[in-house]
Amino acid sequence: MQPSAAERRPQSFDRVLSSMCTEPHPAARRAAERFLASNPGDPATYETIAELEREAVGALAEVTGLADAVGGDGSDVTAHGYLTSGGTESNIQAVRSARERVDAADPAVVAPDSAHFSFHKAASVLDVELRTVPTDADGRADVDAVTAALDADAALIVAVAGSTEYGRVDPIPALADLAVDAGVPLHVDAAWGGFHLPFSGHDWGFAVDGVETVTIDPHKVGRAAVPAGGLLARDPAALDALTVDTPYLETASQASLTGTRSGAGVASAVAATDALWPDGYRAEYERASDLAAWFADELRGRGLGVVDPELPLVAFDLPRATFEAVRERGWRLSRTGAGEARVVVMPHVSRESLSAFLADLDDLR
Ligand code: 0PR
Repeated sequence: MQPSAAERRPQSFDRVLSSMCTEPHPAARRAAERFLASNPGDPATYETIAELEREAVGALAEVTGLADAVGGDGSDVTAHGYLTSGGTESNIQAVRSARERVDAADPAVVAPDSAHFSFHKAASVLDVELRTVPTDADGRADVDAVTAALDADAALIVAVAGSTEYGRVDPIPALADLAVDAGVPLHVDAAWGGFHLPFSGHDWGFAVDGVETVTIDPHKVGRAAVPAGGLLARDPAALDALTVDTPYLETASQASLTGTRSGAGVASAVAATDALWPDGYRAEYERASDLAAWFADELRGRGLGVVDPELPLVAFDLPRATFEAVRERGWRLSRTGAGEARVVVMPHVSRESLSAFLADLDDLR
């Protein structure tokens, strides 16, 4: 008989190589447990978690450059964002906000084909057209192709800052110039990349004029508990467009897509960012980047084709039979649409675990 759910243990992260989930920071874990029953969706009742959400938005505003862009010190930026259930909700809401604000008969979203599948969900639930355009040979948005896809129905341009399959960062300044010229808002999906990018030298967040909304997930590289996503907007009007009246609550309106939300996610996001922003995240960016570079070299040394990592995510050629065999040995590995194996160098992925993986590869080849 199975032990009860309360006695069961989650599986270890030792062999998890392709997931964007990771061990929460210890302080995030403690904070999550305390706020398991608090609902940030009812801020007039649960005032403590409401205050923590303001702090979480302030922290994300710093990470994404919004605090500087709106001249805030992190305390007055609440109107510019909220904590979502993850990248999917943030992306849906960014599309919804754009749809509400555009004057077009058949609103369309223009996105590179590297955009996460959550944009397909957004298009489907919101009944907007999703125009995906090809990426260049390196897997980044092709600015000319995006330009060609714009017309009077264009409601939103999407850029990816850390793509799910290859960790690629789109040319955001060029896309932002294009967006400003065309009068179309630009949304940056940094769900995974957002906690690496402040240290990578890329231009990606609100420091780039024309970037209107950003997705950034504390529950990925941010090391909060699941679920904790983030949606931020340069202009509070982007969030106002999302509000519905909440007549019987003591607050007048709600911008979130979900009603009851995770207090654990919010509290743990504050605890994680308090503990790690900026030095801890910088150290993790450097550790993970060095490890990704080392791993890519090791793979190349074994004659395997490797996609040069831009952020700490390594995609590489692996024969199908070997892929199946390493999965048989317990390695949790997934593949890109084109068939490469991908390793996301998350905080729980170590030199030891990658060495053990390589030893298994050697044994199987
Ligand atoms: N945007 C980007 C760039 C993403 O990579 C993801 C998730 C999302 C949006 C959606 O975020 P949520 O899943 O928080 O809604 N990318 C991961 C992926 O598709 C999600 C994931 C995470 C999958 C952990 C598996 C896993 O074990 O790979």
